[in-house]
Amino acid sequence: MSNMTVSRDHFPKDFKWGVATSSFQIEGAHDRDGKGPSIWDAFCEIDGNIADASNGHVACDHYARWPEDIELISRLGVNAYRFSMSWPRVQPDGQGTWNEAGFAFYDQLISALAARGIEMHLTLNHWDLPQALQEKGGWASREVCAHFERYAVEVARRFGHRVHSICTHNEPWVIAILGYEQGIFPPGMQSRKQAMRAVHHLLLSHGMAVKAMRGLGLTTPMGIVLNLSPIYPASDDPQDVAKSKIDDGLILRLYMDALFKGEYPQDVIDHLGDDAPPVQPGDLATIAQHNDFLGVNYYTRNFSSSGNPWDVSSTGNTVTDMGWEVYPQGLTELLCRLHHDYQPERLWVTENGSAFKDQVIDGEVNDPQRLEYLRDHIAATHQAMAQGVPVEAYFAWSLMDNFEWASGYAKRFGLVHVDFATQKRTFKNSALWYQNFLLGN
Ligand code: IFM
Repeated sequence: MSNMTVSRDHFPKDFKWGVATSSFQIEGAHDRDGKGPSIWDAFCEIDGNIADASNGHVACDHYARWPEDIELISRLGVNAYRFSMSWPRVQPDGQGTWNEAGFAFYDQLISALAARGIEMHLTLNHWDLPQALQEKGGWASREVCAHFERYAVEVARRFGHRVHSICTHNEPWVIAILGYEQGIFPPGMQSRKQAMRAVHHLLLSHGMAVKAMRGLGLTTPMGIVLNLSPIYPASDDPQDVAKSKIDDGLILRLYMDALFKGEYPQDVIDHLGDDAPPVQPGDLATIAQHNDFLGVNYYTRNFSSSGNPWDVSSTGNTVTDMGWEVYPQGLTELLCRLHHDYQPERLWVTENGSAFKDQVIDGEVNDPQRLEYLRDHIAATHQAMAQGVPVEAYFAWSLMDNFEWASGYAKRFGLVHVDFATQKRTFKNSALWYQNFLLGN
């Protein structure tokens, strides 16, 4: 898809152009001003969990450097910023006492963004659950839903009228599956049953939180962000075809059907057998609250194979430093399918980006592959809109290089390069391209 022409003029004037970050990945200040530990603080302490044995103690030092980072956002020329609140920063134990110093941090950030006229899209849970709640079972425990609801209401009461949207959870699939089934993210568990409990409680707490926040009389758009991608069978073999159908069910339909149709897909429930989510009467109606928007995080497509794992190099397309194939058409296809099958009121691309090995040479970061990725995915978003899909936003992941979870600091997704030894920020050429694009060039 290279050499695709795309310009800002092709999009509506009020289209949201943004960059995204999350609290744990950039803030640092892991124990400052009364913040409690999150599950990621605890997970990083265990040898072997993080590729470069790093942690989030300093990260991008955004807790101290936020004025400089807002300058970067403003210089880019975006009109929207997506960020998350660290629950243990504002409520160290995930229940009980609120930490006013933590709220003060977000209060000043929100005021500064508002002063610059930048829309704020706030996520309540981008994975950094208070560790104290993990000790009660984390998302596998139904009890955590009520704590999340109270946290959501408190944040909405304080900031709901000042931000432009509230998202409950970022990527419940990742939290539940990588954390409770594959064990490569906290809490490091390997149980499908616990993972499906986590899925259900994440979705249930989403519904409870949206309902309760709306009860405050807020009209701020509310929704959820899912990581989604098209899944194809690796071959025509009926076993691969059957596997791709169930994989699609486990990754996309389980969440979308519950949220937008108020039911779990029967084929997936049958497949899960005794591990199926623990639904109680009324849960699915609670989950299926109206969402003002659906946030879609798209990075690549997937293939299902019943035999040998699919080989990513077989397509001949560029593969990123994460080992993910670059496939912009997948974004168009995904957005069209979501619109066709579920009709969310609004669709926002809430994350999209790529990691490559970047270097600063003579003050410049030349990252042509990221630049092409960005340009071609913006064009792919436009193609979906041309087919009638109501897409209203595109957020690049990420504003700057940051803590890429179990991969540590080695994987760089930023438009802005961060030298983690000095905290120096440098615009990469992809950032300069985005800036120019936003200027209408
Ligand atoms: O860095 C993550 C982000 O936190 C959630 N979505 C995917 C990104 C890249 O892996």
